[in-house]
Amino acid sequence: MAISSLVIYGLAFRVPVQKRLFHVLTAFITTFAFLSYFALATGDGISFNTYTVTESHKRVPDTHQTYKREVYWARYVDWSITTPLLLLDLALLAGLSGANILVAVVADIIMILTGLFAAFGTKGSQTWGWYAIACIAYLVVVYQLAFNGRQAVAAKDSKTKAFYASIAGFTLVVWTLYPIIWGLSEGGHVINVDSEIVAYAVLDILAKPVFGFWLLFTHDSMSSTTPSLEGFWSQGFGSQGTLRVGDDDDA
Ligand code: RET
Repeated sequence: MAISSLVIYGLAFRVPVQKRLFHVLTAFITTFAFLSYFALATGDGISFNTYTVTESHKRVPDTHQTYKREVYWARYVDWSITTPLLLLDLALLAGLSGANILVAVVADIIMILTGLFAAFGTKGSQTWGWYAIACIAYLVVVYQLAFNGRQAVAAKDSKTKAFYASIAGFTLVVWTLYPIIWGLSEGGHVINVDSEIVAYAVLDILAKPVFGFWLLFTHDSMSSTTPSLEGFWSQGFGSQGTLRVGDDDDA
């Protein structure tokens, strides 16, 4: 994650300012992931969830066993910042409206925060109640990308349309694996913490550096007619209509 960040910050210098926002967003994503992994690798950002399993027996009273399972909560801090940034990358590529971007980002933040509450749930109704709420929020995100995103990108050139279909499709497949892993690990306790760490590490590499380099290399290689961000995102406030000296070579 650290190496990806450095490479992407380096690439950001080499592209025209109208394309730079994608590099900046993507470098932020891998930077936050680096911070979160550094925390987890050094023992920060980890707590315990204590839960009790009750077993019923035929002739003796119920027995209760209390377990403590590690919750890597730094992940949720990472995800609450990086998943909205990933959505912004896709939304800006598609040309999604501001209102729809806001809905996607807010739903996404609700999804991660309720996922965090689920991870600390102490009884089934609480854990799976929060999980169900998180899944509803996730469906809102899917709707924004799959329906509104597709509608928005329909107004763009064919290269962008095809690219959005591929990268948004890839994103939806990878993202959908997160709640499945969660259900098997933190939720259902079917796989142990070590397997959970490996599974999330693979998904994180796909969702961040692989996604990021794919997005940036494809976007950079597209002709100058494909999406770039004018206005505030490349010029700042109050510069409309003014001539910027060195605009041609400053890029
Ligand atoms: C949780 C559990 C609750 C239900 C749902 C979840 C979805 C998580 C997602 C995470 C995506 C993370 C990414 C990280 C990038 O590195 C919180 C696991 C729906 C979709 C893309």
